[in-house]
Amino acid sequence: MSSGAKKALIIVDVQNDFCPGGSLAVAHGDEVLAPLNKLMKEFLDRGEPVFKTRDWHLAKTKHFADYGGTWPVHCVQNTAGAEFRAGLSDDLRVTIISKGIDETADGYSGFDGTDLAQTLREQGVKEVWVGGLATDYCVKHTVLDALRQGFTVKALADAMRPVNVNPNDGEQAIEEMRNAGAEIVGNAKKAAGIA
Ligand code: VGL
Ligand code: ZN
Repeated sequence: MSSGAKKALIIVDVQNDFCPGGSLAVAHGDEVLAPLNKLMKEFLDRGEPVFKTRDWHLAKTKHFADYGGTWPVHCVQNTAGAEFRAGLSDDLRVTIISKGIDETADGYSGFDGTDLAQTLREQGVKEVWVGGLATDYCVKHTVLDALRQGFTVKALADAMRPVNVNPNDGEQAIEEMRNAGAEIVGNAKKAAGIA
């Protein structure tokens, strides 16, 4: 059922490095483009705000395996890998949120070290719809932070895909988001990478 609460769409990290061919490619990552473009148009047509987050790392960060972290180098500021995936709408009404800039933290969440929560509140937003890459990292952390910040959250299962470092990570992430109070809408198996 559709509530009257003011909504925003948050599109998480749909960047080249997380799509097929990228340095931290998410299987089927580019399948999120079509549903997200459709939603983006619907939100903007209704005058509702849309945000795109981008992972925006320094070349040297403890997020990367080379400096003690977990991940291959990805989404370094101003490199091709950090650009939004071609085909994702670049409508100028969308607000870009850069995150993951702190070289001592992973910065998975779109709320971590950004003004996203404040901006949403200033705009009177009560409910956020969240999709993008990847289900088990930046989408999950963004959803959990949105709930902690008091927003109602719909997690857009058709519009997210997992990294699945361990094969069950996507499934567990869906469970965590659901248990924390997010409504999972759409195909949760796709969001978990098991369909
Ligand atoms: C992400 C791993 C490392 C994500 C970002 O966007 O989900 N995952 N950095
Ligand atoms: Zn990252």
